[in-house]
Amino acid sequence: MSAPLTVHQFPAFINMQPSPFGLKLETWLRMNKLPYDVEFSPMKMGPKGKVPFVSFDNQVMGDSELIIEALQAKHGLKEEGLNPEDKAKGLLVRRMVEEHLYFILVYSRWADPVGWEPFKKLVFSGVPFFIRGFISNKAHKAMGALLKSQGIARHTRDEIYQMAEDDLNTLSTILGEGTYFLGDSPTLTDASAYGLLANILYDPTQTRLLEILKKSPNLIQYSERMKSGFWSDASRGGGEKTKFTP
Ligand SMILES: N[C@@H](CCC(=O)N[C@@H](CS)C(=O)NCC(=O)O)C(=O)O
Repeated sequence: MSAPLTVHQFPAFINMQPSPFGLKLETWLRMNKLPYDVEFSPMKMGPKGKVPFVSFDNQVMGDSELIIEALQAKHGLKEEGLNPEDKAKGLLVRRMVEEHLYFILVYSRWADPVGWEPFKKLVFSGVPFFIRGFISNKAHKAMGALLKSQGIARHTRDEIYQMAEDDLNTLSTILGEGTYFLGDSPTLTDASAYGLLANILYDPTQTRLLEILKKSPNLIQYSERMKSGFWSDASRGGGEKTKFTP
């Protein structure tokens, strides 16, 4: 029987969900024991032209944060225990991870020549050989243009990875000795942080960002804790399965 919620995702071509937003959403669903099916939809982009998107209750909805808000309302799962400072801290962490560090991850895969070579081999391995070069060059150019217009690719490689180091140091300081970002229980903010950190730690093509992440042992331990809590069935960071039943 299919679950009442279908999550549309990029295929797990790095043996895990390569979209931090997609992994965030699935991690949050597992955290809240909500069953779901996954459809890998590389071409079928959702109502916002992005993945992940979901279908449930005869509606199709995009954006991980808005989807989670809708599901929280539907299932009465609001994170009530958090005080206003916790909520503010959580939002700041999510915004930094999703609106800044995320673009450095994209840069590391699609624009940094060191990351692009191994990444393209995995991403385009399923494309027929005779058009593989054409398709991968086209995607490479489009992602380069996106990163230029977003702004991150206007900096030098060293500047970009220094920014990543600053972001990861900030996350490490905020987490400190804590079990989760906002205390003893996992929250939406942890789903967001894990979505990104796991895509550095468990992506087999990562090099420079991984070296930087390893300078923060508490973030590594935290990622491993999140993985064993919510993704003990995963070969890497999670998201290669098409069904979750709590
Ligand atoms: N704010 C959105 C961001 C989603 C997003 O940027 N997804 C990327 C994949 S990681 C995407 O679909 N990119 C394709 C594109 O921009 O054309 C969310 O939280 O879901």
